[in-house]
Amino acid sequence: MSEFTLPRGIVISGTGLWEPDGQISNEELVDAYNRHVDLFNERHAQEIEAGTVAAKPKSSAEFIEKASGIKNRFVITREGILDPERMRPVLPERPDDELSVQAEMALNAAREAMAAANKTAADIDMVICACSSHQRSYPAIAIEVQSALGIDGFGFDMQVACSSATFALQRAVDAIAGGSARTVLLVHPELASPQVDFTDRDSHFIFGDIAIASIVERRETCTTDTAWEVLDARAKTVFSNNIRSNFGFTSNAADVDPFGPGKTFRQNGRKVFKEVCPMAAAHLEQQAAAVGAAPTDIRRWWLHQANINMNGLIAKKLMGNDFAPERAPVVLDRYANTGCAGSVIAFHQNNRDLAVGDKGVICSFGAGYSIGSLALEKVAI
Ligand code: CO8
Repeated sequence: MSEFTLPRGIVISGTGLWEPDGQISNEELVDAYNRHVDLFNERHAQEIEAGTVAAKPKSSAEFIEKASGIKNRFVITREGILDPERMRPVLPERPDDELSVQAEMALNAAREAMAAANKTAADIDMVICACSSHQRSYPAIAIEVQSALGIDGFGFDMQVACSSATFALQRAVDAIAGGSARTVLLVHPELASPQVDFTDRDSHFIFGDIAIASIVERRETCTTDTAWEVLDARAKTVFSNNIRSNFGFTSNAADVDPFGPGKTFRQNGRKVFKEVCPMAAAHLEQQAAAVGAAPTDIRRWWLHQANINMNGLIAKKLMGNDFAPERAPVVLDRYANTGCAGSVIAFHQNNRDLAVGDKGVICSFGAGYSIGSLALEKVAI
């Protein structure tokens, strides 16, 4: 566990969320998947009969909601995803002199976060673009965002799957504490749909596209009425193959289809559930203790949004069986799993009602395995 004593006075002063226009309900997704299955089974009827090909099983909206809590997801485009002959989005390549898709998503959220924090480009000197996957290696998406906003300073991309945002928030705090940045813009354009295998029953329902952003700065430069001071930050990684993707540029030299069977997202969801829940609960208990609080004193747990049953289990461990649902808000019913954005969306949509002096924790857990968390306190400026 990485623990460090934080200098006080560094705050999250604004956040912004951007939702794509397209949405897909479980029912629509399952209907398209099941039509795809009918086509597949029809086309492979002879092999299925001969036992050389397995018939594809159908999906169900009831299963998805019960097993995950997901009811809906936002997507960058609906086109193609629901076509049983295609089963992937249609996202045409853009010319180099046009804004890239992820930079555009990031900018939409960034502008809202900057407005919420009363910041202009002149106030910001560092941009981090942290998400599960970036659409290219270089130039960094963060530098494209920096340029589009007219920020003088520096930017970089980073990835730690679902913990990209919490780990990036910690890097922002480090940079401000260490003096290498004054005010940091963090953007998390999670573009999952192009890498989801919509023909895979086990995972076709899991992810959604979204962008969230935040501003981190010193309390002295903050001009909002209230902000969230970072009290404690911790990160933990433990290697696991239970959530994995294998697509990447080396496929070109390995003569394999980078997006062929098994190359995109895959997981052993049951194992992840069993192994990550106790790790996350223990991590959060330690964090509460580090800020001198019992877990029940933490007013809000903005948990990673992968599975509602997982969050229920962790919340019960922290607050007891009869915890009030608003203490650990759920956003995955509307957004599905949005990678690293989920816990920050939960924070963005569920912090305004809290009072000065209240404490809350943003926490991510996922591939890696990785767990990242920040304990916050609402402060008057
Ligand atoms: N419809 C109907 N039935 C289904 C379906 C379906 N769609 N899928 C599975 N079933 C069936 C199974 O075949 C199984 O049947 P049987 O009992 O006959 O074998 C039965 O339902 C139960 O299946 P599971 O055991 O798989 O079901 P679970 O109850 O475990 O639920 C979940 C599956 C929802 C996946 C659950 O295990 C889960 O959510 N686990 C947590 C996983 C998690 O948190 N993962 C984090 C992943 S995200 C992450 O780390 C970031 C990665 C980076 C993002 C990149 C973007 C792409």
